[in-house]
Amino acid sequence: MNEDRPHQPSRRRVIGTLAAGAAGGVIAESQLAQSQTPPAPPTGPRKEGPAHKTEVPPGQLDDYYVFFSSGQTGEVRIYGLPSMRELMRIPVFNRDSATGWGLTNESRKILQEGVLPEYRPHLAARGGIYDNGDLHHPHPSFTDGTYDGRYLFVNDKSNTRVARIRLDVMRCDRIIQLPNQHTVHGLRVQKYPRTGYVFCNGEYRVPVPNTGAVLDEPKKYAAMFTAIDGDTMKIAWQVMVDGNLDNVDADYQGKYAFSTCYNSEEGVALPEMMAKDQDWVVIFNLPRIEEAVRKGDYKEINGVPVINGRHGSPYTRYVPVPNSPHGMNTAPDGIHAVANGKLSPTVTVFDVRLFDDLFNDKIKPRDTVVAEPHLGLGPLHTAYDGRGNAFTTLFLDSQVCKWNIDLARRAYKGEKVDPIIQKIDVHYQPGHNHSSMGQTKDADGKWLISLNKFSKDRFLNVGPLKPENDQLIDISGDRMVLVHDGPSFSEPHDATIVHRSKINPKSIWSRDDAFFADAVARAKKDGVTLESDSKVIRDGKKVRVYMTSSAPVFGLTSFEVTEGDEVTVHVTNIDDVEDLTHGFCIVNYNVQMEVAPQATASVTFVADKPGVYYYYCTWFCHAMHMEMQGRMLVSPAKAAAPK
Ligand code: CUK
Ligand code: CUA
Repeated sequence: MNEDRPHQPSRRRVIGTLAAGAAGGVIAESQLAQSQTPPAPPTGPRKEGPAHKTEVPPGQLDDYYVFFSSGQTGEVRIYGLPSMRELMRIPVFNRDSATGWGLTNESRKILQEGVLPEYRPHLAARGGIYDNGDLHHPHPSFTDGTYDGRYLFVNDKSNTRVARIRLDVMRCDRIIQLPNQHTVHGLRVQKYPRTGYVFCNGEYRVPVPNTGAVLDEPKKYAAMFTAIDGDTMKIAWQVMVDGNLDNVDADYQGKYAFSTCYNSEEGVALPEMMAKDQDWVVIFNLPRIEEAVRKGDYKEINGVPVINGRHGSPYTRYVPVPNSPHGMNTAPDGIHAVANGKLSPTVTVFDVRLFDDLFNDKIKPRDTVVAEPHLGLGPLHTAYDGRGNAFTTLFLDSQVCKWNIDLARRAYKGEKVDPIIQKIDVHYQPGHNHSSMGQTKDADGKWLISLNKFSKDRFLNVGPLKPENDQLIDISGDRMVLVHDGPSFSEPHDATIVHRSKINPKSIWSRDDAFFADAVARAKKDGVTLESDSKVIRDGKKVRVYMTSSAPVFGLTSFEVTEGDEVTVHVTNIDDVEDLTHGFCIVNYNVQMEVAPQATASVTFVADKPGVYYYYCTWFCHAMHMEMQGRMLVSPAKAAAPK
């Protein structure tokens, strides 16, 4: 079973020997030689899995998009699979120097609107924008059980936000901050009939509302489960629950969502949270909740219908599972859902077809459990191949365990069968894993990515802060084969692998795109046609500068403003050529933005320092790109005129 394991300890011993030798001040030649011998491949001989399967030759394209989260970096990263090349980054909850995300008017509006009114005063000094985000879970929208290529939804654990990314232009178009809850951790979407709902788990328990009236009385705190309408990005409803919510998933019938929950003890310190040896999975009955909203069986708090889903409510059921479960993963068969044990070496398998009986009180909560295989230490997340097999990350064992759902069900009934098919070492401490199309009914069982939290010795040493290690595993055969190590900067928690046929982005912006509709409206008011005019409109102390960009020239080679003016520069890229992006940067003025083909971007700043300031194009666009520049002339204000 564990035939893959011995490689790792032997390699550790080599490193241990070297360290001991160095400490003694003597390194024997044999030890040096040993250090230069490449370690044995951790998954055994190459013949099992030809490395060329991951190679995408020059000029050829990958088969899949992978949407990686980036944790505390706050952005989304797009990779190609199987090459594992990083293709693009989508800034969301972060500031981005290249695109001007967080600086341009277009992005600032989205970021500012994504802050609840009650938090706006606290951010006033920073222009009403959060500077950080903690993005864990990127999940594309569904229609009829599979990806439809419309949107990608992502959470921000740190500032309790959810963002939507348009997949046609790969840009964030909406952010909302959720009231009445503290963090958004688990995020998944409705799979059927469509998205529909975006389900968001509030992790920490706080007073609701959190106004200071209740402080150190944890028994009065609550966590919230929220459903956002993915089309409008408005909150549909919230359900108040017992315990802390961790991860969530939904079924393939559009009837149920289910969340793992830790800290049923409702403590506020670690020993309290781990006191009991059981926590639970909360099941949400979506039709009943919708009915409650229609009938008015809710309390409105901060403008949101809040339904009581605590123990005894008709809207939820609490199924006891071993202590502190983490990942919640629905299988592509539409039948099974797995809660991952974390502190327990088991995963708990539910048959979602039994949930109707559970809500009609025909069976007990634990009767919905159909298997609970013992897999190894620290099971966190599970992925599927669509052929009845599951792949569970074992954080403490640094392994991925492949097991069979049907065998696990039979073993649970007492049959003498072992559901475990294979364990493979990963490097090291895996969190999420994800299989190709594995969260849809189109799971194709080709690839698995293990997102490992530690890389330690797998890459050149880059100092005390190490990259994560996203490892690619070929799961197309009977046995898993590790084929690629991929370093990544902090810190992908989750990734979604989408077949390229599901996504069809534009290469050039449409001039009527809503993303720059405000700029178009401003221009119209000023009698300016963005696509052809380059001019300066003065409106008291406000100056609106409009210019085109067309390789290698800006529409204005200079413009003049006065010290103290509030200046808004609009740049419209009139080049109608794929990949011909321009940038606009003003030297020493903290201004930089990207303007892709046929886009308009704008930025507003105060011209508070007189002098000559060059602006230049930052995106290499033409042989004369260096010459693509102009001057902003800032004349001193009258008060500062010479005496
Ligand atoms: S969580 Cu990080 S490893 Cu936020 Cu999905 Cu499990
Ligand atoms: Cu335009 Cu470089």
